[in-house]
Amino acid sequence: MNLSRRSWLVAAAGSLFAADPVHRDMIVRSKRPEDFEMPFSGFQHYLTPADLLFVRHHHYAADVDMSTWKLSVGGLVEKPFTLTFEQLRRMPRLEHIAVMECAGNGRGNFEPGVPGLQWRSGAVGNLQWAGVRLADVLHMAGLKDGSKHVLFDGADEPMGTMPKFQRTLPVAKAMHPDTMLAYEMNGAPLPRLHGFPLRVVAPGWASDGWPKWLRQITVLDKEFEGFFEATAYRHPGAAVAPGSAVDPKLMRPVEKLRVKSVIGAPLDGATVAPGAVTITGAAWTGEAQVVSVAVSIDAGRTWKVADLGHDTSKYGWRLWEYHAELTPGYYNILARAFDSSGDAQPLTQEWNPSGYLWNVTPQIGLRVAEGATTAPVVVQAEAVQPPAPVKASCLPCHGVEVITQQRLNRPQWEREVDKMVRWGAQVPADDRATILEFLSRFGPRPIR
Ligand SMILES: Nc1nc2c(c(=O)[nH]1)N[C@H]1C(S)=C(S)[C@@H](COP(=O)(O)O)O[C@H]1N2
Ligand SMILES: [Mo]
Repeated sequence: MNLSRRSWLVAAAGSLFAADPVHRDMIVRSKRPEDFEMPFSGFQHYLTPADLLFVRHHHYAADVDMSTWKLSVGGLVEKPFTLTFEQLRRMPRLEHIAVMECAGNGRGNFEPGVPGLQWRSGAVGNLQWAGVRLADVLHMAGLKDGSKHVLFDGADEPMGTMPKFQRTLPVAKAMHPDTMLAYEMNGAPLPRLHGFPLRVVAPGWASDGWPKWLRQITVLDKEFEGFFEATAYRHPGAAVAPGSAVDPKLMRPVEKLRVKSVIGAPLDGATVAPGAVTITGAAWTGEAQVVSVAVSIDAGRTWKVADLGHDTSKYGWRLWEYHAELTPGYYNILARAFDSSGDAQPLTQEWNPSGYLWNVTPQIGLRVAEGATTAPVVVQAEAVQPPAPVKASCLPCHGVEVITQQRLNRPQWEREVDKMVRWGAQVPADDRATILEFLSRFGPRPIR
């Protein structure tokens, strides 16, 4: 489907005046900046509706003015140039269904807790993307010998003295024929919260490498040294002892997604009536294909294969379902995905310092009893009244929920305060103790 020029202009104007629709069931991890998580009900949709798609940005969302927007391409290229939006739209069009998952999806489950947004399962979606092949744009510029990484800059401005969110892809992934610059999502212009007018889509890779509000591409002859590349989004790549400090030299960039299934329904802790019960979910992986999902209703003693939904896309997720006849009792239910590279979803989650790539086999507890079907109780976040120094030092940049969802011990909180000071927070020496006392209320505990 091709959108007319008129609908593009309407969308462009709309993005300046109206907020994107956000479903009322979205889990608000942070109001300011906006970080929203898809609820479990989102795993019922093959294509994730835009209003149920998770939102994650490090700074405030950018409002891009289309009257001046251009894409600049430069760095280690034969011929630097700029493209207008119309020129981009006249280039050959590429479409892909692809899963977009935040590297930190599932962070809230790690023990011990690690700093960052405490996502459970919903920092993921499956979308239909349309745009141009990134390789076509890079070919127009002509990569020079020695090109190694391709740097993407968006229009979002950092808060305080935070480093800018800038990310690269290695040349091989940037030149991969499936890597794209997308201007449409699910057949409509990219919503503002998801990067209007243009974002990177690197299918199979975690979405920290999918910059939004794109306006500049720079080809580099070496690794980029910015914070979000050289420090953040790194993983030990092997098992490490939970809670240990890992030598930064051993940390490698997060790239491919790992094979993973999520049980979307029933919810953990639900009660259902005896008889036919359908267990459903979604499964995906990085650059391979999901080949099967196995379900156990007896805590992993025996396994049966689930039905995988029909899907021909290379990078989309597979919806799956499993039908069981359940008599009254309590069931520990697991769902485990396998992919064509021979990778299996692990039964134990290996810990890492930033809480990336959570993909352990999911488990729910289900009660089967005569009578009414009940959903588990959803615990509301407690209302907190932060003391004045927290309001003055922390809340100018972000909302209080960024604090209250954390599960950090005192030394971890000390390090977070030091980081925030480096990023421009004004913390008077006299207030530090009061601030830390408040922060320490949000200590180690299981997430709800
Ligand atoms: N410009 C810009 N692009 C960005 C980010 C950002 O903060 N700024 N966040 C990244 C991260 S960490 C993720 S998980 C995805 C989230 O995309 P979404 O908000 O469309 O779900 O965008 C990526 N692209
Ligand atoms: Mo992310």
